[in-house]
Amino acid sequence: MPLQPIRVRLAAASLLTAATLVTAAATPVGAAPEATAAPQALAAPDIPVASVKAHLAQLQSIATANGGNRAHGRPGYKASLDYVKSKLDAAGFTTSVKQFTSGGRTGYNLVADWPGGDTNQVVMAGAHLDSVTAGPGINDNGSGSAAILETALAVSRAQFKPAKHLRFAWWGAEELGMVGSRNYVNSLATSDRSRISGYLNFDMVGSPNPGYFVYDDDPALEKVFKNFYAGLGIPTEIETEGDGRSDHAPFKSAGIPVGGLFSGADYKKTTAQAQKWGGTAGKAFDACYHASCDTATNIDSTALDHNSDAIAYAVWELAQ
Ligand code: DTR
Ligand code: CA
Ligand code: ZN
Ligand code: ZN
Repeated sequence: MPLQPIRVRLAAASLLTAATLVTAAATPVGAAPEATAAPQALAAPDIPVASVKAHLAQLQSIATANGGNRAHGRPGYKASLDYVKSKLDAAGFTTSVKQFTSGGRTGYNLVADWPGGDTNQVVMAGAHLDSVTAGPGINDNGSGSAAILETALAVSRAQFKPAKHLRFAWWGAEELGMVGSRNYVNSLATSDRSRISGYLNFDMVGSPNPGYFVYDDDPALEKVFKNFYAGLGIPTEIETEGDGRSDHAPFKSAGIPVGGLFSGADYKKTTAQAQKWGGTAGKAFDACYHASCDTATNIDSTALDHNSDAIAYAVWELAQ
């Protein structure tokens, strides 16, 4: 019997709490006060996949209007960043844009802080916003960028006030070798690095022939995502091909716990994987990886939906 999703468990718990409060209210005047129930953790909201896909449609339009890509140093990248930033500014985030130079071109990181929470315990979620020059990069990595954007907007909609501080980041020039994220980590004082309790990376989370891979770099962070998928009854596998190949690498090198999700790139799905996840065996998880066909139709909505909900679940779980 798979573990019930956190939303179900917390709903049951809150009913129990309500029952306790009713009992407490019945206690006669003057009696010793009942022990008050510990505050229940808030359940993460569902992330509407239609909203995530609307962001992808915007990123597709931006690429189409800017030479067909959103690559580092090209107009499509800065237009993508301006789009994401405008949504976050309107939602009450404190945003900052950090410039850097790579390959003779100007790159940008976008960092968005949700006001409040203990800034000595920062929970970070990040995704690279740049594409390769060959195409619009909707799965790689519009999917991760849009999923954490909609999660951030859900934090605002909920007026979530967690104990820990929430920070979201969209990295530039990942495709050139994690340049933006490394620039960010290198810019942190040692004391600021130690304030980051965990960095969650999301690079390709909507692959059209999807797998469900969980980073195994940090056991506690890995467990959060495995618990979520156990609640859905979806088996996961450890992510192995990406070690050092995405924006979690600079954080891990700095000693910061990292985790994340991945739906697969150019490796081929095995028969055993197709039996547990569906899709097509013998075909790449994303046949349009780093190609011009990585467009808005190069997405599996179910995988994008599950991974977006998993991101929200992890953010709510780790920040309280
Ligand atoms: N480095 C990513 C793609 C990538 C390939 N394998 C993995 C595993 C885990 C995360 C990312 C990746 C890129 O090309 O952007
Ligand atoms: Ca959802
Ligand atoms: Zn890539
Ligand atoms: Zn990527």
